[in-house]
Amino acid sequence: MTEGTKAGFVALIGEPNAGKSTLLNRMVGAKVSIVTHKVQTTRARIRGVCMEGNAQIVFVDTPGIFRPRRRLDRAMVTAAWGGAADADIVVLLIEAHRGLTEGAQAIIEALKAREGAQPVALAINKIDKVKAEKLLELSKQLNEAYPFVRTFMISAERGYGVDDLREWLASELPESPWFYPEDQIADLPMRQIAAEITREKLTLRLHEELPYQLTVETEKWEEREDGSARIDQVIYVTRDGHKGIVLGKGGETIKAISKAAREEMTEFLGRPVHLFLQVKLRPGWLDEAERYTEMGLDFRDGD
Ligand SMILES: Nc1nc2c(ncn2[C@@H]2O[C@H](COP(=O)(O)OP(=O)(O)OP(=O)(O)O)[C@@H](O)[C@H]2O)c(=O)[nH]1
Ligand SMILES: [Mg+2]
Repeated sequence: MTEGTKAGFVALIGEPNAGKSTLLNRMVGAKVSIVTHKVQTTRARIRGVCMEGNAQIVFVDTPGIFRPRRRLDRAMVTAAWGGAADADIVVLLIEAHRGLTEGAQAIIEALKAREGAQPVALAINKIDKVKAEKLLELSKQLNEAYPFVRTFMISAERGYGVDDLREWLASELPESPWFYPEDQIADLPMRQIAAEITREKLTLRLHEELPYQLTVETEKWEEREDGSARIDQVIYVTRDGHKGIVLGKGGETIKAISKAAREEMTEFLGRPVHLFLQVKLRPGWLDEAERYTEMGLDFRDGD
């Protein structure tokens, strides 16, 4: 069907932890992008597809934008701006309780430098965390800082204001045939979704720098005759000490992580999963092109 259909890309950008992945999942109606309470959870661009009437909205979740210090940071931030550049509409997420932070200001400055590119809408997120009176003031302040085409007050987690945002986005999209089959929700390969699920469980359980210093890859995926899947994954860590922490006393930590990941994979696939995790020391993975490719990032962007 192409007649009367609309389709386009909507990039979700913002500081780390703003709630971009939560919003993507809410729009799609399924968890396709991992979410944690920590910053820098999302590493690459993840597309989620959502139908609204005759419009197909392809949401592009991006890594948070911050001042990059390391190679991986730079590749992530480049991926985020790349997501914005390719979109029909950009939505900037700002956390209601944090307001116009230095980081948000820096993003707005960068948006100004590319002004005229695409329309940018503002979504003030996490409104469940603040009093209503504060919101008007914040909205005014942000709209003085940048000419947003629209402002939405939302709670991605609770779903407030999300329908309005989706309807408006659908109305703004150009006429176009759909890009994906109507029932497709994500364009990430299953093996990568499975790796992300495990990385989420690791990030939730491990502290400080450790989640940043590890990556997860699906090495083998075997379909079994009984309808179940056997998934073998490797967790690369940069230091020997990290290996012990990931494993935990008597292997307890890795066991709990594996259980949580397996349960989520089983739910996602709708059939039993046998998950095998291996932790490997790989001190230089943060400087290996192949690791970036696996994550969906461009290695050169990290230069
Ligand atoms: N209270 C509240 N919390 C929210 C809301 N939306 C997201 N969160 C929480 O904010 C945290 C970060 O959410 P994410 O969706 O991972 O944020 P992100 O912008 O994708 O973060 P990065 O991938 O690190 O850039 C999680 O703990 C979410 O549960 C909201 O509307 N209200
Ligand atoms: Mg995210």
